Amino acid sequence: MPSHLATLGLGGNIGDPAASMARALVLLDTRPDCRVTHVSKLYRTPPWGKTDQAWFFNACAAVETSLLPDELLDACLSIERQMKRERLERWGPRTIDIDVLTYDSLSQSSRTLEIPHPRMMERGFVLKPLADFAPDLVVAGKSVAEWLESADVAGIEVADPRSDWWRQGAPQSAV
Ligand code: PH2
Ligand code: MG
Ligand code: MG
Repeated sequence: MPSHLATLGLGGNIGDPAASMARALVLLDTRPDCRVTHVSKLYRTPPWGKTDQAWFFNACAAVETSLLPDELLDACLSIERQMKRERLERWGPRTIDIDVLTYDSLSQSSRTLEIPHPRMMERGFVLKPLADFAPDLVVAGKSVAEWLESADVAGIEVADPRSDWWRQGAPQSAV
């Protein structure tokens, strides 16, 4: 089975986002065609873009997968649907958001999926968690650690320092 390495960004700020993100990672890892190989610490982050909304929980994960980029996106969207994602507006409050950030060293810009994620290089809430396990990953010509140096990380806090916070049985993943 051809294997690819993708990274994902997860976030949410409605309901119990940490539990939703944990469940999303378990659902992904349970699929025969996806294996979650790394998960960042869990972070609490000030809202970016649209600032008059609740703080988010954010995390990133690495996934080893036989799925093609669009199939991986579909898997993420189907988990969002399965978890009855609610989103009120663009960049606004949502229960769960799963974004494909990178896929191998692929650079593509199709109508349905842009890789790398076009705004990941300027978002502290993506770069900080991603740097937990992939500081040397090169995105658009620079490493994640280098992008992180120039990103705004003001206010970002560690909510759970364990990399297995999402596993069933861990307190945060109680659903
Ligand atoms: N997601 C957004 C818009 N703003 N801010 C934070 N802190 N975390 C997010 O995940 C986030 C955001 C749209 O996807
Ligand atoms: Mg997003
Ligand atoms: Mg999204």
